[in-house]
Amino acid sequence: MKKKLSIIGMPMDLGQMRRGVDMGPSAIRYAGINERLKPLFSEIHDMGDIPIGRPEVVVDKESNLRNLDLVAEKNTLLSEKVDEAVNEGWFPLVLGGDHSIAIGTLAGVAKHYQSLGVIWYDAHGDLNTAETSPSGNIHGMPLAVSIGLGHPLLTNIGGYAPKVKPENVVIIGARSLDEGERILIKERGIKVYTMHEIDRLGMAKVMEETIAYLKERTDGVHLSLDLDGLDPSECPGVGTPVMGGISYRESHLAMEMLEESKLITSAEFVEVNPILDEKNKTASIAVGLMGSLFGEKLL
Ligand code: HAR
Ligand code: MN
Ligand code: MN
Ligand code: MN
Repeated sequence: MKKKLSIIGMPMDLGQMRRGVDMGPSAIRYAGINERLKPLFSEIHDMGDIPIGRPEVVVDKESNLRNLDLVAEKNTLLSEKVDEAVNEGWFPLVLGGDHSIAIGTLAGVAKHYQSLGVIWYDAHGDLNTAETSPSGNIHGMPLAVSIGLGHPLLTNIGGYAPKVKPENVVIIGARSLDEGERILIKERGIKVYTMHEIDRLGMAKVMEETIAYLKERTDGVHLSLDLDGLDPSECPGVGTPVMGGISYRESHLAMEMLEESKLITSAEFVEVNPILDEKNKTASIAVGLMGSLFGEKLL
């Protein structure tokens, strides 16, 4: 039986300083998401975008977090939409927006599972808190927030915390980690495949291990895919590019293996910034990866 897909746009750029990532959902829709995914689902419902508006940027004086109240408020709206979609039997696919939107997606999804797993496909760890963040940008914090660390306005969205156990998280593609993030990874036992392991083992092995690891301990897995996990030569349309990333081919393989595993129960594609892109290349790659993730076959 084919699944029903709910597409939710989250055009939010408040988790960082570069404007343009708010146009991510439009760029991904323009790249043909509907046509591409149509044959793969029994029904697709594009819910449109969560209303963000053009709020003014404010740095919270006490915590030094940029747009704290707004990020919390908008993510609450997103979490409600995602929750509703899951309740009604839809597979939720969220289009970002900067990575701070994962706070809302996970708040909406995690309550539906006993032991949710998360694959964090990213150049970054996104494990900062106000204390360790070099920037005050909340898009560098959503994974920490989701394991229950950070400002209570963020960790308590949906009325419960944490959303995920640290040992249920697998980070893939890391190559830029801050000191506080390294400490947290070791302390909390978060599984990480850095670029070193991807080079050394190959993507097939990395995904085999990831799938086996999560299969054993989770009853659902959320894929949080930051396009900056891929190499900026192939995905230039991102706000914080880091050289030496995962290739387009490796990423396709990763998505195909996830589809074969039938593990993934929700997903989001984030950090697409069409202003920094070349001819909507990054958004097109995002749509191509979705095709593989949801079972597109050549033959
Ligand atoms: N680690 C840095 C910070 O916290 C940079 C984070 C960049 N973030 C993203 N998310 N694009 O992956 O500011
Ligand atoms: Mn409808
Ligand atoms: Mn990220
Ligand atoms: Mn990133």
